[in-house]
Amino acid sequence: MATRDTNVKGMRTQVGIIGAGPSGLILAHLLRLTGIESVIIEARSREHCEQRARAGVLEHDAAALLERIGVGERMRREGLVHRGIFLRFNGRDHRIDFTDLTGGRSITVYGQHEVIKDLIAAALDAGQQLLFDVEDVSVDELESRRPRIHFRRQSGAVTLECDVIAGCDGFHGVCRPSIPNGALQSFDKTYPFAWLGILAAAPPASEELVYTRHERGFALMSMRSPQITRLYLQVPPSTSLDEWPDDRIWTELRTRMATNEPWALCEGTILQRSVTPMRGFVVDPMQYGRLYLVGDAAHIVPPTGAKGMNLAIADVRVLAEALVAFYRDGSSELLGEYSTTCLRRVWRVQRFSAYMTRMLHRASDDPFDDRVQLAELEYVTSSRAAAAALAENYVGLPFDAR
Ligand code: RFL
Ligand code: PHB
Repeated sequence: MATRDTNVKGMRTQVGIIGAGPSGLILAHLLRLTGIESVIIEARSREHCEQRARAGVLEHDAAALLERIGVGERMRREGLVHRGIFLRFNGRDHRIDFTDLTGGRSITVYGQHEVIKDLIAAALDAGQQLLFDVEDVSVDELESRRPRIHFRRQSGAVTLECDVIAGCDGFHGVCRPSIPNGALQSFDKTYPFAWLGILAAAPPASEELVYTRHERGFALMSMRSPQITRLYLQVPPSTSLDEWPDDRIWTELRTRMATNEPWALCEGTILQRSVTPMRGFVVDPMQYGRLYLVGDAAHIVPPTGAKGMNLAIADVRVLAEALVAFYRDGSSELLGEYSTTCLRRVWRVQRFSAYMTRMLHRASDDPFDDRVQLAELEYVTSSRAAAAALAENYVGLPFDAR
């Protein structure tokens, strides 16, 4: 039975989950399906979590997982199944045909905030303990068999005693910094640019995503629906949104995405805008005592490979399976392997994200680098083997890849 929040200061659960992003919500869902009890605490409001514009691409197996666990119904109705992407350079489009190159696999374009809405609705329907707007979150006793989460709600301070804590609190959360210095090794790569992203009330000008390499920098056209386009521009890391009035954004997008063929970007009202720095980051191990770091809390990738949410889902699958073995068989073996299993995929995905980033962004003024970049693009769009390698990674490496 779920622990009821009865305004008492002490609470108890099996798995304490910090963060209601994709990691925390999917973990709670998988655990619930196998009868393992959890409590999710989230620093922001439900509305905030449901509005945050972030990822848009689900790998083949990630979309299939959401369907299998009963939260894929709206995604199947409203999400857009894509069987390829375009790479645009020198004013020409080159299609990478995923379905042909990967034996029938595809991706689903469906906003992360829509995934979140579906997961929150399913959680509340099932009576999941999901506490929004909590404050002053901290963790302790991580090395003991009863790690604890402390937080404050309007009704007062709470201590939640758990068997295990899942740190699903994103890159800026409290879990990773609560691990003693020296226990984790971190790997950090700062890319010398950021993405300015907009959401616009305009129909997408292509049916599939267009990744563009241009002398002035990278540009990407993605979408959320047949009426809403999602667009990104490579900008310097220190960019402020004030420097980018609407006109400048559209002019720059038109310039970078111009083609020799008839093609015109559809423009419309800008509904949301943001600047995101580009970074690669990994901690090893992704665990300390009974605290397990999941998703962005343990690693982030530059968004060029569309991998962040997918990697979070991959971690969750590994942790859920390990927790099932822990509760059902009393075995800690899979929990002990959690970090090693996840990190194998994490580094492959860092590699792919770095490759896509390097191939498409303008990183220097060196004409030698320019020519190498164009050669890379020409190679990947003319060699079936190279295109298949891109496609295989983009649609998602198999979950059980060892
Ligand atoms: P999240 O989504 O950041 O969720 C963490 C949650 O924890 C809460 N939190 C706390 N709660 C309680 N106490 C605290 N002290 C807390 N501190 C934080 C936060 O409020 C939040 O609700 O991490 P999670 O679940 O690991 O999920 C990771 C993904 O969100 C992320 O990797 C993706 O959005 C990355 N990403 C993309 N991923 C893809 O797979 N495909 C894409 O196409 C894609 N495009 C993108 C992206 C990320 C982007 N930005 C904005 C970083 C495009 C962009 C522009
Ligand atoms: C998005 O739709 O937001 C998106 C798509 C592909 C990426 C990154 C973001 O590589």
